[in-house]
Amino acid sequence: MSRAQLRSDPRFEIITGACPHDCPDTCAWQVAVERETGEAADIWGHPDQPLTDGKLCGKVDNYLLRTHHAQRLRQPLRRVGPKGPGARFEPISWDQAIATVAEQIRSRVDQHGPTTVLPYSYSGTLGLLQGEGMAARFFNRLGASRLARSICATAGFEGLVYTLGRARGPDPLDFKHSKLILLWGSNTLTSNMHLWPVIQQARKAGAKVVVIDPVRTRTARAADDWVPIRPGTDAALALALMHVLVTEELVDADYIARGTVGYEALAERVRERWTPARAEAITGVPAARIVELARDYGRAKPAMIRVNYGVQRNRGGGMTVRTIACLPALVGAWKQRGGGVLLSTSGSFELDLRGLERPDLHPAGQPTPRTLNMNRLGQALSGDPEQLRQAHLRARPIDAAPDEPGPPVTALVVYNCNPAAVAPDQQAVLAGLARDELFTVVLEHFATDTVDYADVVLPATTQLEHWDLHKSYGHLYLSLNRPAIAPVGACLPNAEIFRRLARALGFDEPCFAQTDAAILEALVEAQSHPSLATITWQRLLEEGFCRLDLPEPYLPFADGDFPTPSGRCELHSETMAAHGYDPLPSYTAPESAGHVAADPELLQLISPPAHSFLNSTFVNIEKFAKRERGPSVAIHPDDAEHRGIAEGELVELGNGRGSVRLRARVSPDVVRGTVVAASIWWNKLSPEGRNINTLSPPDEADMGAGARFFDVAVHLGKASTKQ
Ligand SMILES: Nc1nc2c(c(=O)[nH]1)N[C@H]1C(S)=C(S)[C@@H](COP(=O)(O)OP(=O)(O)OC[C@H]3O[C@@H](n4cnc5c(=O)[nH]c(N)nc54)[C@H](O)[C@@H]3O)O[C@H]1N2
Ligand SMILES: Nc1nc2c(c(=O)[nH]1)N[C@H]1C(S)=C(S)[C@@H](COP(=O)(O)OP(=O)(O)OC[C@H]3O[C@@H](n4cnc5c(=O)[nH]c(N)nc54)[C@H](O)[C@@H]3O)O[C@H]1N2
Ligand code: SF4
Ligand SMILES: [Mo]
Repeated sequence: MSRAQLRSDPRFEIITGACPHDCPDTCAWQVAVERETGEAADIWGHPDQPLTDGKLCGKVDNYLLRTHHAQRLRQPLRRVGPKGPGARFEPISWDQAIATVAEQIRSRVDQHGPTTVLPYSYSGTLGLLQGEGMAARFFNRLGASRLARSICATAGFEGLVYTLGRARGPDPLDFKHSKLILLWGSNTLTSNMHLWPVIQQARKAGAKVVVIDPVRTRTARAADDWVPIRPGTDAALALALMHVLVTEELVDADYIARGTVGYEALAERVRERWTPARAEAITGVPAARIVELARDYGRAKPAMIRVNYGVQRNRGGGMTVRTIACLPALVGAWKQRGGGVLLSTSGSFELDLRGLERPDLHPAGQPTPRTLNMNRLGQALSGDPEQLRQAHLRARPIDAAPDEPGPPVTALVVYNCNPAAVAPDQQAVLAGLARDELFTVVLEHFATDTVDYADVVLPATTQLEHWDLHKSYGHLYLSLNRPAIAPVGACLPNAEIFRRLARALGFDEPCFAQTDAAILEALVEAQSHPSLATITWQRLLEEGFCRLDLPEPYLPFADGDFPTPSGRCELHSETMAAHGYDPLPSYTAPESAGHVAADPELLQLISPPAHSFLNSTFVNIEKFAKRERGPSVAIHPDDAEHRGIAEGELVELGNGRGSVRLRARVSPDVVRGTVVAASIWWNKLSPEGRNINTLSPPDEADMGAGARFFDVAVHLGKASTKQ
């Protein structure tokens, strides 16, 4: 049946929900469910959500395929035989599974204390309830180790917050009013596709779109201009743009006086130190091009920057975002509808989550648990106290590793995450997961690489089968997800799994008995911030999604009213100085650039999202894997020729952490000296069972202990000629 027919056929009920994935678009969707059978017939984008505009991306438009996939986990499992690839499992009942996990957790806590338990989760779902909601209650009550969720965005997020005060930005729907749009480290058509039609509206009205990226992505091809840049050098470009803006007096003196602090110091620095010629040597962008870009940026009114997380997965990533985020204040772009810089809108959601996550449940009298950096999972699980000490969160230069590592991690609870494939320093992670003393439980939809190391596997429901509530980091709507179908097989929502574990461990607080819908209703009704004033549970049930109570148009910093300590955009930041940073925008070369300078045979490796995957989700669905044509690495023809490599050939990439094999895709669409491996393939679907994260370092970026996935130097050669 066509979607139009389903919509009007009374035999079908239309249920509104929201996409749970880690994607700025947070689409609202509708599911047509046959009343008689309770089965879902189709799913599509909600026509009334202005950004979704009736369309889902190619991945989620096929969500029923994933939900009902033959390989979906449908019952609890216990491992029989050794951990690791090819692990075998046998079915057990939910009661057995919960009892086993509770017993293992209890005995390990009795021996080592509660921080021996480490939760490990990230962004399988961004739902407030099935994400950290009930899990947080459980781990707070237990007093488990805490996890620094630093794998994606913390460096850039911190850099933005130092500068603007919060992760706020313009309404993405206002991009249609822009005259110049810089897509800076953003493959919009792949990872933020619903912004593209808004950008197209701006273009129809005469706007120019420029993509700054080491790769001529599908977005760069569709834009007006591509500025190829060496990875990790964006701050140098931004500083040279400032040089031109300052020296050619393209700045907005009025806005600078009203809305910023530190302009004189910044102007002095960029005037003296950041000539376009210097930036050319670092970035590879010709000086004349930098001057032209700066003039365009200074003159276009309004000018918008969509900066994305691609620029901050390197050693200087936090400072990079901080530096770029200073640009709109210099030209006064915040004053106009369609001007500013957008990294994330998440800071516009002023939700108080304490009632949901219950930090107050932490056992009285116990010290605050340690926080371990998720990017150092391999070290946390190594069994070596010194490595464990190094795995503690160190988010800023002034933070040192503690003297004592604390107890070993002997119980790992993984949910909404696939660390065996997505975490850096993969061989260390796999070695840690393989240790016999470690008890691992994994809540999952599919038998991922991580599931291969589980002692107990708990089958979880998908978004079609459970309740949730969603903020967004790419628009201003709060979205409710209603379950459309009954759970597949014996699957349970994460919240229910943690509820049962809580009961088995004797946690008798009433919050562990609340139903999912009741938790969400209480969460919504407890909010007191004015930006949520008219959003009620009843409205969410009726409408599905509600725009925050923010002015329309929303110009958060038009009057320079920034939520920073000074109340202004901090071009100079005292807080940064106190935290051990340069208080002014600056440039830190990526570590990989240093390696390449020392050995020109090395290449810089980046591994941004594949179009048909969502991180490591969808990789096992044949339709999508086929579209991506297998694990591959794109290399410039000159770099390929130099190494005697032909299109389609199997090549080996290696560094001090190990090696991987990939198919070469020879293409002029990547800058010389850089290679690109679209990610994140499962290990078990990769040659020799290792994916690109074998090569990724666990080291911290400059801010928020962020990951450095795109700051990797590698050797590359024919696979056949190397061992
Ligand atoms: N289809 C799809 N969509 C996704 C995801 C996915 O896996 N697939 N992942 C989701 C998640 S978790 C996230 S965090 C976002 C990520 O999406 P983005 O925030 O957009 O970040 P990345 O995709 O990491 O990188 C975006 C672009 O930056 C480029 N880039 C890499 N390094 C640099 C650099 O140093 N400078 C510049 N200027 N550009 C650079 C890459 O080539 C890429 O084209 O997307 C989300 N959306
Ligand atoms: N090389 C390289 N590595 C990267 C990146 C990169 O660009 N390059 N990107 C990094 C980034 S930005 C991110 S955000 C991380 C993402 O890494 P992850 O957070 O691990 O995200 P996914 O790979 O999508 O895996 C999420 C898993 O959660 C499961 N899941 C989804 N919903 C639910 C649920 O409701 N319940 C349960 N129990 N499970 C669920 C899915 O089946 C899936 O296996 O990867 C990082 N790793
Ligand atoms: S993954 Fe992103 S674009 Fe696709 S449906 Fe979900 S929110 Fe929308
Ligand atoms: Mo991410």
